[in-house]
Amino acid sequence: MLIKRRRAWEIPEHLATPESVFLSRRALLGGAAGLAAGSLVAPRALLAAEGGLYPAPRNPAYTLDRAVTPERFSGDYNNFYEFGTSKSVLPAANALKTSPWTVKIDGLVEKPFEIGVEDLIRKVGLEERLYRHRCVEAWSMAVPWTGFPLSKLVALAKPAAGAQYVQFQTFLDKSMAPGQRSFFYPWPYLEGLTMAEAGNDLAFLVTGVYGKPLPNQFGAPIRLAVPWKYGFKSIKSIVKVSFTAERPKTFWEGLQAAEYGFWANVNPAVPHPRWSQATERVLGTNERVPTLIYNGYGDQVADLYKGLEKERLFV
Ligand SMILES: Nc1nc2c(c(=O)[nH]1)N[C@H]1C(S)=C(S)[C@@H](COP(=O)(O)O)O[C@H]1N2
Ligand SMILES: [Mo]
Repeated sequence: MLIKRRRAWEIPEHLATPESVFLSRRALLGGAAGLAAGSLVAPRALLAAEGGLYPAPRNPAYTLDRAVTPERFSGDYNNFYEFGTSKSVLPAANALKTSPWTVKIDGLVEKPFEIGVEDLIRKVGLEERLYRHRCVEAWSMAVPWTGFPLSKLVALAKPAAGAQYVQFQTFLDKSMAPGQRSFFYPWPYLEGLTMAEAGNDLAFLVTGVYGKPLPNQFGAPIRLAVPWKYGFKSIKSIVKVSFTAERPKTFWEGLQAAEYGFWANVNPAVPHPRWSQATERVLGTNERVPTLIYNGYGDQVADLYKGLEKERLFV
């Protein structure tokens, strides 16, 4: 018997949507007279009726060329070195205490401040975006992140004229995170972007995934998603955002500068010193697919690198 099998990327958009999000979105749209499909603003009363902020309305501008990775694959295959170097950090990450959680904003800003994650969310609002994620180890996934553009946090921070970089820092707590007891690593995990990168609409601060608050192993309660760069730039469990004049010395750069640079933009033509980046293994499938320049986001980000051709932009 001949069975026509669809390729992963051929499945209809509503099937690529996690069930919970799709069903509640339908209820939301069905119940709201005058709420246009695709509208980003849901009436307050309806949100309250849903019991909170998740699932957030999906921003239809961000589409995928492949199916969403089911959570059973992406949620049990994580890099979170604070909780160990294996991919199965889920049980260990239970120890991460995510509430209360405040984020400190400091450095070259009008006035440093601290803000609780929940207050921050209420100030900026949430939306859902489908993003690809490409790890430098050559595995990839596609996930529905919930969050808000990093540019909204930058606007709240009111950076001074001299600010050229945004630096992000993960918590430091050896009692909670056994990985941080290892002296081999330059804790705390640190990452950075240029101000121009931070202002790009794709740079996204994430507080949820699959239509609910972030499970710990994904970097709760707030992490970054910069989908045109290798996954290690997408720092988890952020406690501090600093505006600086100097380029931040990032965690992986401190560990192995020749292999993990500051820019780390995805490029299939530029191999990692120890392996090719030409293709990627899609979590939850048996497929290897070609990797795309800037992970497929070149139209939105290539201009950021004009005039920077002398920099080591890709590894
Ligand atoms: N604080 C912190 N952030 C981190 C990491 C980490 O070990 N610690 N790993 C990075 C790497 S290498 C990748 S690929 C992604 C993995 O995100 P995921 O586990 O949600 O898929 O998180 C990044 N952010
Ligand atoms: Mo990674």
